[in-house]
Amino acid sequence: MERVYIGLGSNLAEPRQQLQAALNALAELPHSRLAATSSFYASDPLGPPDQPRYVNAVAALDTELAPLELLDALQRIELEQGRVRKAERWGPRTLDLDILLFGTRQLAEERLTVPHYHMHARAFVLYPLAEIAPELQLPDGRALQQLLAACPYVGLERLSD
Ligand code: A4P
Ligand code: MG
Repeated sequence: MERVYIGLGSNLAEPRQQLQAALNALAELPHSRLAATSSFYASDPLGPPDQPRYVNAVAALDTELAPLELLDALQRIELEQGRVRKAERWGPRTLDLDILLFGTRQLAEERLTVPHYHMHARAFVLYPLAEIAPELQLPDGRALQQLLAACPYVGLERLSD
C-alpha cells in the first residue's frame, strides 16, 4: 500500500454534492482504502475570474494501484460526473481530481507529473492537506508547514459540515 493524496475541486452543478459523490467513488476503488478526508472549503477561482467560486477538499487514499491505474480511475470518475474537457485553461468544471502526492514518488511522465505541479503555492490545496496530514513532508524534503508559512490563508473559507 502507498499513501496517496488527491485534490478535489468543483465549481459547477452543486459543487458540494460533486465532491461528496467523488469521495463515495474513491471509497469504492479496488485495492484501495479511503483513509481520511478534509473539510470542504470554498475558494476564489484561480484563473479566469468570470467563473463561480470553487469547493475544494483533499483526500488520503491508501492504494495498491499503480500511478497510471489510479489516474485512469480518477479520470473515469471525472467523466462519470459529467466532466467536459474544454480548451480554456483553468476554466470551470464539475469535477477535477488531481493526484497531489503518490507516496514519496517523483514522476515526470507524459500523462502524470507528481507532485502535482501547482500544489506548492495553492491555499485551496495546502490548507485542506494540512488538516489531514499536518506533519507531511514532500519528496523534495520540504515540510508542508514550510509551504503553508509562505502561502497566506486568503480567498479561502472552511465550510461547515
Ligand atoms: N496530469 C499530469 N499530472 C497530473 C496529476 N498529478 N494529477 C495530466 C492529475 N492529472 C495530471 O488535466 C490535464 C491533464 O493533466 C490530464 O489529462 C492528466 O494526464 P485536466 O484535469 O484535464 O485539466 P485541468 O485540470 O484543467 O488542468 P490543470 O493544469 O491540471 O489545472 P489544475 O491545476 O487542476 O487547475 N481555482 C480554485 N479555487 N480551485 C480549484 O480547484 N482548479 C483549477 C484547475 C483552476 N482554478 C481553481 C481550481
Ligand atoms: Mg486537473
